[in-house]
Amino acid sequence: MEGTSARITLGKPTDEIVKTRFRYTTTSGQTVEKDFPATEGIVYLPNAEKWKYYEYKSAYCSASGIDTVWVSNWMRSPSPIATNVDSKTATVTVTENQVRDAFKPELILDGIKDSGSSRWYSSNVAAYRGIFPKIVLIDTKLNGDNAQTFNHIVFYEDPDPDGQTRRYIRSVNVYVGDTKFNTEDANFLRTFGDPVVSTSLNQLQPVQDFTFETPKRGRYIAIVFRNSYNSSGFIDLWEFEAFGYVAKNAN
Ligand SMILES: [Ca+2]
Repeated sequence: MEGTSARITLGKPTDEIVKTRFRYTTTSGQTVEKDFPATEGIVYLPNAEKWKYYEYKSAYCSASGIDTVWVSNWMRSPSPIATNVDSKTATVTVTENQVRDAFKPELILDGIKDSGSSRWYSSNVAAYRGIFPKIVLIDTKLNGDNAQTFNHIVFYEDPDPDGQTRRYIRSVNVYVGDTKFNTEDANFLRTFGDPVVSTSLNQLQPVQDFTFETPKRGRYIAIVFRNSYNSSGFIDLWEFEAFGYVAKNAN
């Protein structure tokens, strides 16, 4: 979701597709249909109800180029409409001694992606700054069936076009689970289970997103920073988003 609209990224259409029609449930419980021309990119479904599947089908132009023919069957979306972690209820903590001044870890969930005063920045103290892993823990406070099933995350680093040398995040593992992850655990590779994402970020890109191969339900999200592009070991994260749905509310 983005605001009150579901945000859908369309892949490149084939030449024959002329329109795509979406059918979805609104927050007031209506089923509505909305057509979009066949273009690659992002479309929005206004007032879509969160955590529901939507359906779609395409229209093709006939060989004569005169008639538009809709396929008869609706396709169901690969997953329900997902929402970001609720920052009003979630808490964020980090490995001890890894907060620089007022750059507290909860600032990665405040929705502000482009302000230098709204980011988490790790320690600048010589005794601590080179320590890895640095582990950020998000506790959504939602248990069991009420917990979100997460399928997509987004990292926001320094947005300055010339900021690549200040984008420090390098190798990172992300974990989702119902058991609290210990932010002091240097043995995370053995104790945290299988990561939902294990990757390296690119310094040239201020915004990087990752879709999980397998969505995973859980109360907790751990972001494990394993090293840094910075020789002093700094990590600096301006915003983080984790999208998921509550599976019991889907259908
Ligand atoms: Ca922020």
